Amino acid sequence: MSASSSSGRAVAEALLALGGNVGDSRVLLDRAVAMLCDGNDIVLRARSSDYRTPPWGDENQPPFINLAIAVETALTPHALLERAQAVERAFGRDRAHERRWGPRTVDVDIIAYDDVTLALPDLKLPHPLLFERAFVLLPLAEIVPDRMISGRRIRDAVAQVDAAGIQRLPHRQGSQIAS
Ligand code: A4P
Ligand code: MG
Repeated sequence: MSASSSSGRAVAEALLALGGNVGDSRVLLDRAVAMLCDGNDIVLRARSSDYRTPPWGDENQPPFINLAIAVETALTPHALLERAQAVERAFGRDRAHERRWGPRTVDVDIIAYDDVTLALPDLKLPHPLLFERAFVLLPLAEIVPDRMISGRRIRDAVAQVDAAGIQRLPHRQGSQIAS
């Protein structure tokens, strides 16, 4: 069941994973978090460190910077996805000229939205590749180690994934940290 915000609106907890490997990714991702978490419809509750991660899926590209955030939101899952995609567009993502799993400025995936399950073409929840991706699990384990998703605890899932080559980066001066 959803909790209520101080204004009385029902709020959900959502977990989001962000990544990018084009441009100054740490700066761009910081700005993307700030744009996404407007403090009104989407409130930032926790933000992981940045991680430098080897490219997954399509290995012929530069390393990524990845991070995870936990937010509270009064938006529906689809409204949250629209907001995430608006942020991707604002940072210059052009889906028409990208290859699957290829380089991108800012990618925002919704990993979980409360315990909602959806299997629609445009929105699958929880994210179906979550447990295969160390670049998602390591940042998540930093902020919500005890969160259960699909019956698995994040801290247990992270212990079972290959995290070779992933590097947790020290905080940058001036970056936005909520955790
Ligand atoms: N979509 C469905 N469910 C969701 C969800 N839960 N959250 C749909 C977000 N989007 C969801 O996404 C394709 C479509 O998925 C969207 O239109 C949305 O409606 P996309 O971002 O264009 O990604 P894609 O490249 O077509 O495929 P995919 O599988 O979504 O790629 P990802 O997950 O974006 O992966 N390696 C490292 N180390 N770090 C990375 O961050 N990222 C990718 C891209 C590849 N390798 C990486 C990383
Ligand atoms: Mg994506």
